[in-house]
Amino acid sequence: MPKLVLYHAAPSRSSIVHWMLEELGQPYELQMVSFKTGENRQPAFLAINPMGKLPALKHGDTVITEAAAICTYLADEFPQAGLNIPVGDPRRGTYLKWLFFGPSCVEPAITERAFPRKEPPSRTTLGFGDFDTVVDVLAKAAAAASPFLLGQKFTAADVIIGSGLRWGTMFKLLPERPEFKGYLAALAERPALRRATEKDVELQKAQEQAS
Ligand SMILES: N[C@@H](CCC(=O)N[C@@H](CS)C(=O)NCC(=O)O)C(=O)O
Repeated sequence: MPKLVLYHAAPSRSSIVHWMLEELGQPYELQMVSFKTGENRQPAFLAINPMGKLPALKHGDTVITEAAAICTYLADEFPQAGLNIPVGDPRRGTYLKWLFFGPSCVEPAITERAFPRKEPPSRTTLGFGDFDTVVDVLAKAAAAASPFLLGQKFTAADVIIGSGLRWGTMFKLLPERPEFKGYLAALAERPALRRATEKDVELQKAQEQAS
């Protein structure tokens, strides 16, 4: 079986894929990349991801970058884990919507809040519209989650949207809307998320001691 290797720094956006891999239950290896020493900008890593960014995943000879693309790939490649909504299922549209909503709307809205521009750009030209609308859409989805975005079935879309919500509220870049509470609590119960988070704490310590 082709090997799964995650290029990782803990914590970072590659932690999203770390969680996904724990959900998947397939054997995987972590290849730690140091931002501190600039390893992500060295030719060896740029050959894997010319963007010089994490996460990147190698599956045999296939290299995938972009956290949401990696999670979509893994969910489809290992359907036995039950983390995807397959082609032909009427729920796939909603599933894909949330997978894309993460990097297209949640991420840029949070970044905009963290680094506001001097001139507010028009909401028509911004792909995410505006911060408040993104938060309202998220709040509505979280309130409707029972307990996950697609109902009882936990999917890769929860890894993407859940990671954005967890990260955004942790750093106070998203407001603590009461609607988020139940959904975040359901995600916090995932043993895979606990394992990935605990491992990341250890990996972070090890990386700090090594540098
Ligand atoms: N669009 C990418 C963003 C990846 C990203 O920005 N990763 C950060 C870590 S959180 C990174 O590698 N930063 C290092 C750098 O840009 O030098 C994704 O969603 O995977």
